[in-house]
Amino acid sequence: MAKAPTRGGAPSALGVDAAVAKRLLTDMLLIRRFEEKAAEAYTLGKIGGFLHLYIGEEAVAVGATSMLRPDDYAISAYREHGHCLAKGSDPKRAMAELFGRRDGLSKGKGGSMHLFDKSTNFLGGHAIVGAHLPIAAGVGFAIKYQGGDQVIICSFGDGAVPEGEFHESMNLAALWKLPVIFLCENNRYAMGTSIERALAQTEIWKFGQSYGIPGERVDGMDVLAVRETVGRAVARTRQQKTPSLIEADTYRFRGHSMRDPAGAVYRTKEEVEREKQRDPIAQFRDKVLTAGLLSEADVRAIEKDVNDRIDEAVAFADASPEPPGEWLFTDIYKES
Ligand SMILES: Cc1ncc(C[n+]2csc(CCOP(=O)(O)OP(=O)(O)O)c2C)c(N)n1
Ligand SMILES: [Mg+2]
Repeated sequence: MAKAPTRGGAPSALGVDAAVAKRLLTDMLLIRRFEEKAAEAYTLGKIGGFLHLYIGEEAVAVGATSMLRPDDYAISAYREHGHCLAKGSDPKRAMAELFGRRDGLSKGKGGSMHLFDKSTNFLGGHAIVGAHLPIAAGVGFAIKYQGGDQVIICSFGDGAVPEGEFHESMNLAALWKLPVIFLCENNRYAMGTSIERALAQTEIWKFGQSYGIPGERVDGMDVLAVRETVGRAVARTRQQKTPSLIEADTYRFRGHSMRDPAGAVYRTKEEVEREKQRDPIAQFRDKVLTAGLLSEADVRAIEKDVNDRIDEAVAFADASPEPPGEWLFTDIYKES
């Protein structure tokens, strides 16, 4: 049983109090259960198109987003359920989007790869590898132009690093001092291609040096380490308007998408099993129990709450109607 010296508001040996620990564990579990249910729904034919699961990588989105203010922005690629939920979107509306229903975050028109939520400043959901990095630089430019002090966290995979967009965006963000935190989620594969086969220089954080901006590497399976590293970058970016590059060392436990369920062709079973020992949720749960921040009963209550919320999300998505055919012709151009 857990000891309880630091419950309440006092920071613990882990550097967070019980309320923060509860939120981090809840958010990571919510993403995990959301995606486990989504995988199930996909096999039942309730979700069409692509479905890329973030399972194993939850600590990156949750740790990073926990250091943002609500008016800060987040943008990511197509493995974005976690980023969207971590930024505060309603899981019911996110699930409805995956199901292609009218109550979905993008009115059921986008699906899994095109979650978008103006109410939380989550700017998508982008299917073209690397395409959202210049958009993040543009958002950074807009923040600066309007004299704001928000930041944007731009999450992307290692597969974007060999592309021009990565280098062009980093260059302009550094040159114009834009408030962008480039967060590379290095899970070591772009579909079936390992980083060793795609990158001449595999220590991604070092690219920061080429553009004169801080670059750091962090254990992406450790939610507290992500918080600390991203927190430092956010503070620096907000005050000094200096972009940062962070490389989070992470791993996807499932395959690239539901069409590659296990990712077994290009990775060994041993590698996958070894990486699963670093499960960010199990690690964090053990840490908070050992530190006495949360009790076993607290953790069970969190799990029940998360399971109930995800059941509700699936029921909501099931009950939501299909979008009407005429919606095909709306939301195509923005009316000014
Ligand atoms: C410009 C472009 N080229 C190729 C693709 C096909 N494609 C889809 S996902 C992917 C791999 C990207 O891997 P990574 O950026 O590491 O993200 P991860 O899937 O590992 O999260 C590729 C090549 C694409 N969507 N866009
Ligand atoms: Mg990758």
